[in-house]
Amino acid sequence: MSGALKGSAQRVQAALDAHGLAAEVREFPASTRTSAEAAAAIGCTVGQIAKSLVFRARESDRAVMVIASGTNRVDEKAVAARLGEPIGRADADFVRERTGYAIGGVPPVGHSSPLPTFIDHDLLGYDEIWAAAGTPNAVFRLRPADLVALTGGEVVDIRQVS
Ligand code: 5CA
Repeated sequence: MSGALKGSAQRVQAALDAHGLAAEVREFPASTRTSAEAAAAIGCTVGQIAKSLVFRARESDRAVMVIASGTNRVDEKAVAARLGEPIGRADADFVRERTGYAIGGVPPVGHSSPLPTFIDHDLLGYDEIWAAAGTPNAVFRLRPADLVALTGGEVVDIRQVS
């Protein structure tokens, strides 16, 4: 058994439990702050990392969650089209204020208030994926279908083709 989770990681575990998902938040001694670091610590591919990116809707000022495969760049125009208004990148303060977590540990669930969520279609191609769990050392494993159920997110093709 691992020791007690840090506060932010505990909140994520509580959110998973509340959703009835049998997922366990795991803390690693090494950093999981970036997708590449998380993949290295876990021993999975970068594509299996579900990165939780926060955008800011330019008209409504809503926070928008985009959960993307670690290897993909997000096509902001595709997300904006689905949302119905333009979006821009959020800064660190906005991310913390709207999600309750600092960049590097922002989870896909357990936010201060529910966020409109879009899920990268490419994540559905994996058996198992890993997402951040509140801190730059904490992650949890889940199946893509569970990510969809957990977040109520809309699955979209959001990979930017460059
Ligand atoms: N724990 C890892 C793996 S799950 C993680 O959270 N990765 S992440 O990719 O979802 O989160 C880092 C993301 O935060 C980066 O991809 C980037 O989009 C965003 N980010 C990093 N620094 C900043 C910054 N200064 N301002 C706004 N966004 C940032």
